[in-house]
Formats: sequence, C-alpha cells, structure tokens
Amino acid sequence: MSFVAVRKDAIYFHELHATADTMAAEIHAGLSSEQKALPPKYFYDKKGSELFDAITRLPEYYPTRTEIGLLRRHAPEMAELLGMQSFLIELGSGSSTKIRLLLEAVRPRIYVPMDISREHLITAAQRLADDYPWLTVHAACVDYSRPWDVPDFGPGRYNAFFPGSSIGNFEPGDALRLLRQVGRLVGAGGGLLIGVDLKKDADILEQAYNDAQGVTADFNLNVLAHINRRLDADFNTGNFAHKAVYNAVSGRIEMHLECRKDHTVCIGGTRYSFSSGETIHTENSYKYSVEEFHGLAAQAGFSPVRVWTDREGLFSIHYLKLG
Ligand code: AVI
Repeated sequence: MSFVAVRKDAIYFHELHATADTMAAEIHAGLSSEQKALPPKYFYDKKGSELFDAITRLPEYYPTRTEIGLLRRHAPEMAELLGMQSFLIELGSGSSTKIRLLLEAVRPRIYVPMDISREHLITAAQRLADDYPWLTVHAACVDYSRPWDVPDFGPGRYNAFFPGSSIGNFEPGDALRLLRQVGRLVGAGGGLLIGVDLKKDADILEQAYNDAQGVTADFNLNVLAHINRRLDADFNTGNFAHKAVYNAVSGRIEMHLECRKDHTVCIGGTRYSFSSGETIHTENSYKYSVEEFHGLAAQAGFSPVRVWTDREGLFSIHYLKLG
C-alpha cells in the first residue's frame, strides 16, 4: 500500500482496494471451480456492512455481545498490556465500535482503522475523529486477504487490534499468512489483541448463523447483488436460498447459497450454469480452542501473554506479543 495520505475532513485516508479487474477474476475463478465458491470479502459493500452490523445485534449472534462484555470487563488490564501512545492498527475495523472501549485508556499516537468497505470505513473513521478530537486517524481501505505494505509511522510501539473473530473467515494457511503479516507490521516486541470465537455445541453455532429474522440470509444473498452492481451481472437472488451448517470435522461453520432451480447467470458477458440443489460456498467461519489458536499464533512468532474468556466459554480474546 502506498501510505501517501489524502486529507478527508478530520481524517487521513489511504486507498488500496480490489479493482474491478481483480474482483472479476476472483469471481470467475470461484464460479468455475467444481464446488462453486465466492470470496467472503465481497459481502462487504455498503449494504453488506450495514447487514453485518445488524447481525451483530441479533439475539442468536452471541460473538459480538460476548466480546464486548469481555472488552468492558477487562479493558483496564488490556490497556495496561497495550501501553499508551502506541501506533494502533485495527484490521477489519467496520464501524470502529469496539475500539471505543479502549481508546481513552490507551490514548494511541495514531489509530489506523483498516477495512475493505470504503464508504463504511470513511464514515466510521470520521465519526470517531469527531468524537475523539485529540485522536489522529489514518483510515486505510485495504483488502487484507492480499499482502499489503506495512505502514511505517516511524519508531515507536506498534499494536494490532483484530476483534470479531474475523481471523476465522480465513483458511488456516491464509490465517497463518495474515498473522505473519501482522507480525511484520507490529515488529519485535509489538502486540496483537485478537478476538477468536471458540469451539462449542453445534446447535448454538448453527442458530447464530441461521437467525429467525433472516438477516444472515439477506447478508449471504447480498453478495450476489454486490456482484450484479459491480460486474454487470444478472443474478436473481430469488433463485438462491441461504444455508449454514457446522462442519465438525473441519471445525467451521460453512455458509452456502443453494440454487433453487436450473438456470444460467451472465456476468460481464460470460455465462455460468447453475443446477437445482447445487451450492455456492460463500464463507467459512473457523472456530478454535484456546490451545489451537495458541498453536497457530506460535507458528507466526507470537507468544501468548494473556487470554480472557467468558464464563460460558463462548468467546476468547488473546493478547499476544511478537517474539
Ligand atoms: C465477520 N465474521 C467474523 C463473521 C463470522 O461470524 O464469521 C461474518 C458472519 N457471517 C455470517 N454471520 C456473520
């Protein structure tokens, strides 16, 4: 990423975004494979980010409220570990809600929210800068599933904040690559505060991804509407149904869009066939035990310092240090 900043009202803005070409190539590759698939990052256009925010408020979706409970309860200890005046980079910052629970206590020199959803990122970053006038905000529109250049604000302590268990949306090999990238970002002695959803009863998991109001279904289907808008495609979302199941062998929730009838879809001039009953695999959400996550983090050079979990063992937040 070129870290040349553009001043936008109260914030600095940096852009490295998936181009339409990249998107077209990735969608084509996914829909041409035997098990059709779409990269989950394409959920997050403006509408998708709003739908995700609605998911976080659902009664069935326990991760957000459990993580917020942990952040509230343990903020002083977390702040002490992060230290004051660091460069604080948040991956997948979305609405930048959770960071508010730590900001006053850690008073970072610079806060860098990173997200793929451009408009949502800018709005959230500007709102944050308005609410915390002492805070310098450098928002970066980044597809962090691809390598990005390390922002270098000069010497000092670097911390990364990666809440929400978004690490679970990466295949384990990609999660390791991402953690290594975060390690390069924070450098020796730098820290990572990361939220990780825990393995648990399949019923609780499946309810969290099949809510009664159908918000998760809308979120899943919105990826098709996003492709229609960006790539001149003609998906009819009514031809697909949301499906989410826990795959206990792989330790992950799988989201699919199941095709309801035989039909074809045209995307940017290329025609794709869909058969009734076949699915497009749209997302994995891996769940980790504390030990499994420590093992993954260790491969990226991170040592566990502290882990917080709720009483029911639903969710974990780890503080890890590089080296
Ligand atoms: C962003 N991510 C951690 C969410 C999850 O739980 O895997 C995305 C999501 N998909 C369906 N519901 C929520």
